[in-house]
Amino acid sequence: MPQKIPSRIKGIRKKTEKMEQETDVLIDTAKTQEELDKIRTEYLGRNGLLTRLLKSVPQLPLKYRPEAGGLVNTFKRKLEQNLRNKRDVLRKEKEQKELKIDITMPGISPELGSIHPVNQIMRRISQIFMNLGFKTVEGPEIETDYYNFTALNIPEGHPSRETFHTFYLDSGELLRSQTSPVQVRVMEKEKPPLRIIAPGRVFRPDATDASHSFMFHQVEGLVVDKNITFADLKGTLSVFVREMFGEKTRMRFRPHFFPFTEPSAEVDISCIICGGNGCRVCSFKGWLEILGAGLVDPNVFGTVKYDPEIWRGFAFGMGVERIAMLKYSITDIRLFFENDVRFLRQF
Ligand code: 2NL
Repeated sequence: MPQKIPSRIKGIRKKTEKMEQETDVLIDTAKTQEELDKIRTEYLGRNGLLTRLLKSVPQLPLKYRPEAGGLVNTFKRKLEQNLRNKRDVLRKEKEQKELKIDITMPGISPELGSIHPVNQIMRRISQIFMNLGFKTVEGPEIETDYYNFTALNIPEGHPSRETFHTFYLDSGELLRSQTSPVQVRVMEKEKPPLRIIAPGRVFRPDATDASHSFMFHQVEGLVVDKNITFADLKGTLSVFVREMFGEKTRMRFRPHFFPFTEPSAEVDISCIICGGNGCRVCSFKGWLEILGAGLVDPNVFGTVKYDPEIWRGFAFGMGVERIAMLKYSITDIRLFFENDVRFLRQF
């Protein structure tokens, strides 16, 4: 009799192993929750195969009950876990099917951005001069007094050095009020001949109105070579005016003064709205001022150690917003900086 008991445990082990194999296959192949419920009833229901096996454990002699009970209960927990796992898998599959994603539906395309009108014009200006052999150069927006003024022959006490014309920083540095310092830095580093343009932001503490902003953009140009004359300046700018404003646009030079050029001039073009007859845009003058220019002052060459007896140059500077306003008939500079897409979308 005592020898018969272990064989009964062996029997229980065999039965649980067999049930495990069966249920593994059944659960694996089940395709619906209903099928899973059926498996559960068949094994774990009140009269289920596993339930009956469990009920048979107390029939065993006390000594063997723990081992037999352990075997059956371990399998029971495993089976319950397997059923739960499969239930989760089926639930997820069902949810995905019910989402009914239509993969042929058009997506939501993000709105495309575009280049800011000021940058468009700045690139266009740069491009025209690049086609003439100029190289684009950039430099810092925070500058020293030396590069922004002294090296450009702007003397101590000059009005542009006043605090109401220039933003000064606590460090003693300043926000550049023109892009010429970039060109001074290039002259310091590179030997002539040079053909460069310096586009970028500049800052002046002007009161804001329809035509003034404390920050705007400039393109300056500089040519240094032997035998440069005012005719080279005129020829270069006339190509620019033609390319930028059209074949028919005329150009005139009015004498002016800049500390960094001598002689200097302000350059006008015939009004691109009325062709010179007079209209509101040109204040009935027929002409629009677009830039300042001149032959580089020998003092500037002296400062950067170019021999003024050998090297001559011309330089010019223009405000990008002003050119953009003329080209697009925009009457208020503030529109450029409000970032209203209804405005920006038009360009
Ligand atoms: C204006 C006038 C101008 C220059 C800028 C320049 C630069 C160097 C040397 C000499 Cl490094 N000149 N730049 C020359 C003439 C005029 O700008 O009305 N700008 C808005």
